[in-house]
Amino acid sequence: MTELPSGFEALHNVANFPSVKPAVPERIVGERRRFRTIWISDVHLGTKGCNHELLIDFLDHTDSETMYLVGDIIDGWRLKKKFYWPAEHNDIVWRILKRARRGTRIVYIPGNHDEMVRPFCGMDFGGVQIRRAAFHDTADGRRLIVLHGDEFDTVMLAHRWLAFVGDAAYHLMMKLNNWVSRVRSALGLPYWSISKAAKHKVKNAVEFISKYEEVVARAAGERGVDGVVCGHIHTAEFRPFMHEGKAVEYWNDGDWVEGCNALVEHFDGRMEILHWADEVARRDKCEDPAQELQAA
Ligand SMILES: [Mn+2]
Repeated sequence: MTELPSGFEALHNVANFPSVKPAVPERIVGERRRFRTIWISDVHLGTKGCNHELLIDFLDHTDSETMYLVGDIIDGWRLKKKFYWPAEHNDIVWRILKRARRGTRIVYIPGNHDEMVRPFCGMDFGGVQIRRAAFHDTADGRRLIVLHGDEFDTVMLAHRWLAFVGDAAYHLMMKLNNWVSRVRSALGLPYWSISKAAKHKVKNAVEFISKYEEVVARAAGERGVDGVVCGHIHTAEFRPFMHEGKAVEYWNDGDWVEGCNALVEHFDGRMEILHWADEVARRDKCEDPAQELQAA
């Protein structure tokens, strides 16, 4: 008998999630918006950064034939350091498994933060297919490769800390900024802001993202597909590229830490990046006619 990867039992148990009620009851306003496909990634369950309110709202108001979980769904790195798992994070897992039971095809492509799931690639748990990467054929016949995206990111391998810039390092920098300016003013020194250094970093980050998009699109072009869907860098984006005279689409489905984005495919094959905070604001406005009267 072949040895099962460690953690198999745990995943198997999760897949057989008891039919308990979620802590946050399902709330649906109007009908669920139906899409052919939904892609989400970089949820970072197990961290305070995860915006579980918006993600639960998203899951309660949408449905699709296929749903891709494009990596960094669970943040194993952070969980190893400090266990943080509020009831809402369970509720997200519960909702995803419930979707699978309702008949949604769910493909989970582990990323670098949930690399502990990678040994299970090729297996299915509770209707969730775990894969290293996947091909997706759109309704209008484009073939897209779906992958998390850390595999192209050689810079990331050398500087893993860059992945944390989004939360921990940023807060640290802000704290440091306060402290530095207080000390400087106590010493009678003129104000000096850390933001100058930060601006330099931002410029580097913009260049980094742009370069990353090029590298991923080129790799997709070399694979001969019409496009790529990835996550990883927490920046939702569509960019059309050309590779040896052939169009290659770059799609990034963003994250649920800051952007709270999902990438969707409509039934005609048209794709769209959703910013869920905007969608909620629009919905709330429609729900409250008094607000519309005030605006008029
Ligand atoms: Mn990642």
